[in-house]
Amino acid sequence: MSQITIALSKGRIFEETTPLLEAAGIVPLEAPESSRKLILPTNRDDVRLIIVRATDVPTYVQNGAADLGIAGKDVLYEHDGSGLYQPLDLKIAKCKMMVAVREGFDYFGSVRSGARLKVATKYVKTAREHFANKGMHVDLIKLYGSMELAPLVGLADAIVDLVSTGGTLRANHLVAVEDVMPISSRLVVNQASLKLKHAKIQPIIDSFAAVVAQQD
Ligand code: PRT
Ligand code: MG
Repeated sequence: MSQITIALSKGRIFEETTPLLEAAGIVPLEAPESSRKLILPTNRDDVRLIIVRATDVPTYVQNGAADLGIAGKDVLYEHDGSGLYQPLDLKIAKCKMMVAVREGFDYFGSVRSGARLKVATKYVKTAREHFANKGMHVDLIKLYGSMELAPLVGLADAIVDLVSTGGTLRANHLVAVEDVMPISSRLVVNQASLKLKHAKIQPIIDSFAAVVAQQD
């Protein structure tokens, strides 16, 4: 019997994936938030979930350690996507990637004057393309988290980060000045798995697609 392994990250993606899994007849036997297990069994003997960092999901799927995974467009855009089939926008964990600056910082004035801005971000590739498309020269500073701090302590003039409610920006006296791209999470599938385990994987994709279609 072929096993199907699905890679998910804890937190918002896991929570928003639960109804999709249920529609496919897959119910985790433990919750990742309360369990320390990294491999979670489900009600189906042939389906297991693995809990990985959001940024690691494409790596597990690309290498076939997981057959399926769910990852944000932010993560997928930064990752080299070869060998990954992306059949479905699940429209979950939605947010926007944006440029933000300290309140009172004249971003557009700086852009007009051709000033070379320092931009802190976890999303170096996406940010590089965004500013290059605008013809702007920026110095990118790679961070791994808490980008919001960088403009407050003089590490950067601007950040490129995800915004959902805007609460984090407000709490830190930052303002969004530009959209980079809308973000939602995608289903990713290992291409070899899709061929070899088609009979098991296709119904899961179809069930997810049916849930997404209902939302439109
Ligand atoms: O947290 P960890 O370091 O383990 O990894 P992660 O941050 O990559 O994972 P996780 O679980 O936090 O996010 C997983 C995915 O959710 C991301 O890859 C995005 O596709 C999606 N997502 C949707 C978000 C947000 N909304 C979001 N608001 N990911 C992060 N945020 C952060 C944002 O970076 C900022 O710090 O939340 C803060 C802003 O939120 P608001 O509501 O205050 O605007
Ligand atoms: Mg996070």
